[in-house]
Amino acid sequence: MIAQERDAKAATIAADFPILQTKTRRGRRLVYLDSAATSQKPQCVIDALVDYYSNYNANIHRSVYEIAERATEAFEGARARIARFLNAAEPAEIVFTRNTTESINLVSYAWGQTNLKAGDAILTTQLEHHSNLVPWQLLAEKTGAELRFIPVDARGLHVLDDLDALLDGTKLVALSHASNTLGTIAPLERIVPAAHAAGALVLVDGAQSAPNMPVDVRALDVDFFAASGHKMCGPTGIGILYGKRALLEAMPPFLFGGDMIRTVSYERTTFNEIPWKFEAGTSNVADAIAFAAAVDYLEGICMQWVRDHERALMRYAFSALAELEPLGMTIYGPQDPDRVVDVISFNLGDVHPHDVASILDAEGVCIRAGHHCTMPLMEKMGWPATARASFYIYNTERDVDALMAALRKTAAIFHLG
Ligand code: 7TS
Repeated sequence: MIAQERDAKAATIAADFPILQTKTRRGRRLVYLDSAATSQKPQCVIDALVDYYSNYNANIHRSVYEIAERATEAFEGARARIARFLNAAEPAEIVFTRNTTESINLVSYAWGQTNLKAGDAILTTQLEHHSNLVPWQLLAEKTGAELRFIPVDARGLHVLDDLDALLDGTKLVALSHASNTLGTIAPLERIVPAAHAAGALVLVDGAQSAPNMPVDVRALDVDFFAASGHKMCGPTGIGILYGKRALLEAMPPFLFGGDMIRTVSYERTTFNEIPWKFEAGTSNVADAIAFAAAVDYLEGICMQWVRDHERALMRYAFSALAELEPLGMTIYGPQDPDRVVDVISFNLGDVHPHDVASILDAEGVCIRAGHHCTMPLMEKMGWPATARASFYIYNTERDVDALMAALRKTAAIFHLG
């Protein structure tokens, strides 16, 4: 697809998102460049929520009346659609959680506390989001296991020279598929086979990959995969954990109570099958159904198109931002559209990124500034904070141009260059 056609398609996609038709309080067009934090929601996802609450709201897995059966069917149907989206072998391998963070914690408690002991190692990387670091730190403390790190170089690329040594004694490799700070895509094709050969399982934090590229959990051969609905056009409060059947079956439950049981007497309880064993209490029915609507919407667009569009937009943005180098623009990360997802971290001269973000906000341009929940990475790199723009299916070259104009204004205000 030629660049103009692709950009025109993104503009058509933007028309599906009500919020992108709104104006800021200052009357500016909303230029939303913070989709790595959370994506916007298309009308069909909002409609799925309203339809559920308006027409068939009922608790699931328990009642025979019509709307309860409809709700149960829609909820389990949502699971099946998300399983297909990730190419899981079966819907039972998809556990609904609140978000990526909860999915990782589930594995850390249910798998980690039963399978790890002193002398074992957990291997992660230096560019993880806190959600894929803190649970492993605590697990290591509790079990006596050692926490190791795959290093990243100054550009934020994984350094695999010592991979074999790092994998020696490792029982679990937990890493992000794509970094939320630098966009770096992990070389899973090298890491996963090496981990398996060393007898380790692999958990992939897919918070930034599932929204932005085709993901096939079976082709990747990962053991666990975590993602959040809200970053991929779905609602907040719903996420998934994919796990291979045998692993999920062998894991004890994480939370206990209703729905996750098979039989309960005063003395003892037997647990339900997967995936319900891990879904204690009333599920987030509405958001699961709307998450599936989001997945249908993305499939309608085609995930390869999403990846191609973002790659092209990143190429455009990298070269546009490079024009600001005389004004003190520093871009962090690999700066290679083939090796990153939709995220660009940068700083403009010595202007604090929060000031950059505030001036951009006045222009209607939404970006994030700060440490992006990757404090150890920022400290290692020696960056106190960065500004971060992230792109999605509804962003166009016009949005990059708006970012550029707002950055030039910022540079003028601070007399840069
Ligand atoms: N892992 C990665 C790689 C992430 O980018 C995020 C959220 C999470 C885990 C946690 O996801 P949650 O849905 O459980 O909160 N990242 C960001 C971000 O970059 N800005 O805001 C949230």
